[in-house]
Amino acid sequence: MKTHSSIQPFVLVSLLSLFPGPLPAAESTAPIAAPDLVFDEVDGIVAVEAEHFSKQTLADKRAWHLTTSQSKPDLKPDADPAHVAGASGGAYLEILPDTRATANQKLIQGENFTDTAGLMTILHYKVQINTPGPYYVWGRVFSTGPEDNGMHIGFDGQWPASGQRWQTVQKQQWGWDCKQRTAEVHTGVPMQLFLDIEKAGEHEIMISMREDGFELDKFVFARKKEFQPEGKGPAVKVKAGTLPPAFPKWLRPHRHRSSFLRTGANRRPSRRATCDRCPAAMAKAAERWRSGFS
Ligand SMILES: [Ca+2]
Ligand SMILES: [Ca+2]
Ligand SMILES: [Ca+2]
Repeated sequence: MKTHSSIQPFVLVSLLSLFPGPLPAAESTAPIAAPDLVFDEVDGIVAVEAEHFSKQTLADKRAWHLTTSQSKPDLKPDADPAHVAGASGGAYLEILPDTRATANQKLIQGENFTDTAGLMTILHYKVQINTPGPYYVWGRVFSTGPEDNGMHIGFDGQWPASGQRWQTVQKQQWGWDCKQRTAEVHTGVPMQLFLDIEKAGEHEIMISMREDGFELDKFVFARKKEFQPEGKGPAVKVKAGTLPPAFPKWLRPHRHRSSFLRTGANRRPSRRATCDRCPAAMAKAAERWRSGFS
């Protein structure tokens, strides 16, 4: 006897709402890393999540605010939405408020812009350097316009010329760069942004504001000029203290669809389309199949 497969697709559609919720400004500027956290240089590489700063100073007019898969700063103006999708460690920092998102908005020195390194909102990190010498500074940033794409980098209370005006011209995505903006080259000179750390031992890395609205996910110090980070960059290495746990991966709100087919006389289901993002919804779909079709 010829058996005929009857197909009755069972479709579950659920919308997952995981937009980050608002976080008061006082909480979004506080460090999540303990003061004793020291990052380690291994094989000429130091990798640090921006959100793992141990303290923040000169943050009265502008401050670095934390956005995570679970929360975002409750601060305006901020012209663009959160960009936590794709951020390393499920979190990044942004300098807010952003009163100059486009060139049409007024540039106010010492408020929404400063060309002076170390003048406004500074992040501090401790790092152990084992291999002294020049370190190229790579930043993983998300820029949406020409007024949110620069920062300054220094160490041990110094802001050397080679660490000023870090700049990227990549737009609308998380990306790595190591460029210095100069009077001649506004788009930035590749591999001209470095810090010369002459002594081994513990040092303090500092990152200060150049433009508000700047978004920093992670940074890497690389001893070799040939090194180029890819994806979310090299793994973070810790010399002392405890690394805060990563935030849960942000799941883009999506339509979740699973199809169950009943095939043959025994009507056993087979799962044809699944969503690997949402095991809870899959379990619910299976439960509904059992109660409704078995
Ligand atoms: Ca923004
Ligand atoms: Ca800006
Ligand atoms: Ca990060």
